[in-house]
Amino acid sequence: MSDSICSKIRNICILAHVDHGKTTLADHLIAACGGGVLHPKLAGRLRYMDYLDEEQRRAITMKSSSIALQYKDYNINLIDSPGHMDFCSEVSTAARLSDGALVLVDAVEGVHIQTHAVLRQAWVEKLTPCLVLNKIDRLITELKLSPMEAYNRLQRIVHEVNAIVSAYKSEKYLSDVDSLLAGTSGDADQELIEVEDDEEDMFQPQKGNVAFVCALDGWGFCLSHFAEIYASKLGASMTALLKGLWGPRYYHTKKMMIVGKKGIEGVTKDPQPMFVQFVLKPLWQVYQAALDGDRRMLDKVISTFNLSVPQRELQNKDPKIVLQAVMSRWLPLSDTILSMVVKCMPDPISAQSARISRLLPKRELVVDGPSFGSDAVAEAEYVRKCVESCDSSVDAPCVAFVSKMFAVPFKMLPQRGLNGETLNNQPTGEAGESDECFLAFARIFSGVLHSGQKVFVLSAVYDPLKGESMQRHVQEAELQSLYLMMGQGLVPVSSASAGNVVAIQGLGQFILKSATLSSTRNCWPFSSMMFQVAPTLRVAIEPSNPADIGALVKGLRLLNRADPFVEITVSSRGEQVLAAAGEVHLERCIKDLKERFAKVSLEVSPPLVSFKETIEGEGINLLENSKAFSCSTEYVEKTTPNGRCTIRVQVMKLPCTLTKVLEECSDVLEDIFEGQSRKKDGSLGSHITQDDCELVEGVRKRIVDAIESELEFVAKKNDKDRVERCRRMWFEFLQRIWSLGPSQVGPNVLLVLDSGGGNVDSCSQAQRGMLIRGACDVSKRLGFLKTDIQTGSSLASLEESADETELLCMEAEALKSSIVSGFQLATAAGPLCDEPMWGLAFLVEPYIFRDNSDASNQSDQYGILSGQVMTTVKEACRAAVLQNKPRLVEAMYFCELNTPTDYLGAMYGVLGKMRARVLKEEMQEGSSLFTVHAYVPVAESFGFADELRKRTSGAASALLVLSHWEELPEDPFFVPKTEEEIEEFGDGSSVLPNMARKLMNSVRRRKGLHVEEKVVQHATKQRTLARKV
Ligand SMILES: Nc1nc2c(ncn2[C@@H]2O[C@H](COP(=O)(O)OP(=O)(O)OP(=O)(O)O)[C@@H](O)[C@H]2O)c(=O)[nH]1
Ligand SMILES: [Mg+2]
Repeated sequence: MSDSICSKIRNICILAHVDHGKTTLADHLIAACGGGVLHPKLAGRLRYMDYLDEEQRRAITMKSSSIALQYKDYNINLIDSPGHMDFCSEVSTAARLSDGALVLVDAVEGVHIQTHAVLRQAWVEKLTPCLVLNKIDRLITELKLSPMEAYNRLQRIVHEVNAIVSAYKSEKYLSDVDSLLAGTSGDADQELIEVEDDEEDMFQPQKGNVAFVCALDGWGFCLSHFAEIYASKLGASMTALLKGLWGPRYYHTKKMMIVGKKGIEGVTKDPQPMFVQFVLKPLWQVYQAALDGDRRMLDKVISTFNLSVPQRELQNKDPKIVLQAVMSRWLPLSDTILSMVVKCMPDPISAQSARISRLLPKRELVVDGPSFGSDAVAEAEYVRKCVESCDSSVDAPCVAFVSKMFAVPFKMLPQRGLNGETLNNQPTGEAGESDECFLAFARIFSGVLHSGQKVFVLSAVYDPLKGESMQRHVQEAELQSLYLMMGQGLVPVSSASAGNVVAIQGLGQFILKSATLSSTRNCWPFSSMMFQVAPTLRVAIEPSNPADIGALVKGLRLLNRADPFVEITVSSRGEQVLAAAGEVHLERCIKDLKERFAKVSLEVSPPLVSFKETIEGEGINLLENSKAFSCSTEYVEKTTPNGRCTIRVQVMKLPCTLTKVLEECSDVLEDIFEGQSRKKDGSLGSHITQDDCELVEGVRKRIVDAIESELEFVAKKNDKDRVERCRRMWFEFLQRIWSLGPSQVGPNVLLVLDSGGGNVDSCSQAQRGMLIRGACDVSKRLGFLKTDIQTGSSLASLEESADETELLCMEAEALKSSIVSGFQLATAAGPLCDEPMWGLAFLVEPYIFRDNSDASNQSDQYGILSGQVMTTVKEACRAAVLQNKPRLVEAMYFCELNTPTDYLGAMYGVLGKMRARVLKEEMQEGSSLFTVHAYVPVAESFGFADELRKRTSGAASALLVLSHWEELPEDPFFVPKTEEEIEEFGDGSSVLPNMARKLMNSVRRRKGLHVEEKVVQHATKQRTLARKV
């Protein structure tokens, strides 16, 4: 295919907050340009792209799907995406395959959380956005705004959306400046200039990238429509009118001129901007007259614009239908939107050259030696160039990106091929695994793909320069068939070229979620997609009939492949755990499992809510903390059963900011630690080392910043000397990090004793033992520790003979890993309810004593000892937490609620029950809607949406996003002790368990741990009841 054909392609997606009208809009575009798959009469009501039963039933879109449209001589691939937070991963998959995005905003509801999210997604993927202000009709019919009020509202929305995008721009600008100052690549240089130049707003109606529409009735316009109408009427130029129709511009009737605010002052009493006077007012008149049953305005429109509206429709008794018939012919929605798409959005050639830095970032290669993989590098560079220029010639390398896999029942696949031949679309290859066929949702970025072609499937971590070690990440696959997607329908094609979006059959066994396809091994994989939330709602699933477990496991495997966003894991107790993004998503997954993938009846556990465990303390007052740590009396001491090791543990709470940083950096830390361990094998090229350095530097900076910000807080209350002392202490602490936990990268720290020897002197027992001193591994890796401080084991007493000392040293050395493992185990399962610990620093002092028994079998003894040390460290850490006022930490959702004023009371009722903390409540200007922001504990949130819907008769809606972890202030073991407490809560026999205890017990019960509770409550009452019977 030549460039001229490629320039006639547009790949676009529709993005918006839930219910803002994406699918309704898509309906009209399909009715007009979808080759007759949808009758115009049904447009807006059928919701063609919501073809799943569940989508129709709930009236929300749950997956992104594509349809090929033909507008004039343009091929437009339109992807409709879901707006519900639970399915936001589908937005990522849609955005990756598109070059442009129609961002819809409901004119009544305005900008919402998901609007922010989709704008960010479009920005990250470097899509060209256009703004569509939908549901203009509601401003007239529901809110009954005057044209001037409506204008103010629309202007505010445009302004708000622009502000969001400009925040992203300045973010980028700042990071560019950073990288420039740091002296990195020249690329940034160019882009910096671009950003500086581009100071104007992203969305400007006069530029033609903002449309005002009513998707339900199928009409819409851009400013150019009205500019054209008035150009001839007023004898003004189109350009002048376009400029005048938005913003504070007024029409001076006498002078026949467009003037600013000053120019109109005194001329008319109540001057109205041109947009109000020339656009909104006439619209309002048509609408109001038509709905009042007055046909004259409509007739005027029909005659002025020479519209042909069938009499049948005009004679309809319902004024709404008549109005719709006229409006959709006067300002046809599909024309407005698609001409905007064609004009403002780039074709694949220019889009790919702009998006290349996001799709295939340039690799900085520091190649070892002159000939290291130079052919491979050259070819990979060539492939990148072809992607950049969207080379659609037959001999260009083929590159495609699969953004998700989706399942289609085999019977839905086309039964006839291109030439009418019957296809044998029966379950193959996958050995009759199910009736589902997996198709890849893909975009071709370079070359031409044919059915039957062999390609390499590259995973995201593939590196063409690493040869053999990368075998696992590349597979060879044959493309069985290619299809053009028409919503649910699939049209087989024999080949498809760069710039097109297609479905590919035959990759089901090779790709789990996403992958890069390439005709050569020498190709870098595309960068990973950005997902905005993680699947957090976990449930355990088991078959009702235990014999069906095989079918369930197979079904889960299929579901995992079909849905880009579920996670299937097996818990430590052997349960099959399914993680979904939210309740709606979970419900759909369970339905899919029951009806399509597993086809067995299932039992679903109540949601498994995660908690964390920590100890009380602000964590911010570093000074106090460090004091507490250096005083040696508050430790827990435990000895191994064979008496050879004594472990002392102290615990301290880390400052919150540091905990957060450690948590957020866990992925990076994992990369760093893994990278370093790989490097030890010598299997890594030096270009990774450079990456590693940057990563390490980044993490180190964040940790230092966290501590500095805490110090600033301390500085407010303390004098300089103390702050300085505190700083020294903390930086010394940073040099003593032995390990992080759980699983090596968590937010808990294992510290080694400082080189002074800690509490050795004060310990009578320890005087006979040897202190096992850990290595400050993490400090070293993160570059806090430049030179090795002494890490060997120090002997407290020198009475032993040299031989024995050496033996003891060896044993001590070997036990280090057991100590770290003990710490890992403890931090993975705290003492309250076996949930991971959070934000704690442990100072472990292990002592080893000489073996006085004459053990016959040394190696056996060692095995026993290492196990015992591990358990003892674990027990000591857990005991230390229990002794230091343990607290439960719970996950919190950020929740945005919208409700009409009438239901405010009912909504607060629901919020109150959910232990919610309201942050902000705001009346939306010009409407009777209230927006409330609140934090809701995850543990309480299940059934929240349902309850809200029931209590408010469906008028209130809520969206939840995972926000942060929060400590419950209550002591789960609280028993009234002081006189005052006993007075307030009773003597303990009748005290109600507090919230922390309730939650803790529910987790313990779920995990089968011991729960201390009375089996018989209110025994007397029960007895009386029994007597009555
Ligand atoms: N009054 C009015 N209602 C509209 C308009 N456009 C859409 N709606 C209604 O808004 C509701 C949601 O429409 P959808 O098209 O399903 O919204 P969506 O953005 O696709 O929703 P999700 O895909 O679930 O995020 C439906 O009841 C539509 O009838 C409009 O222009 N005016
Ligand atoms: Mg939809």
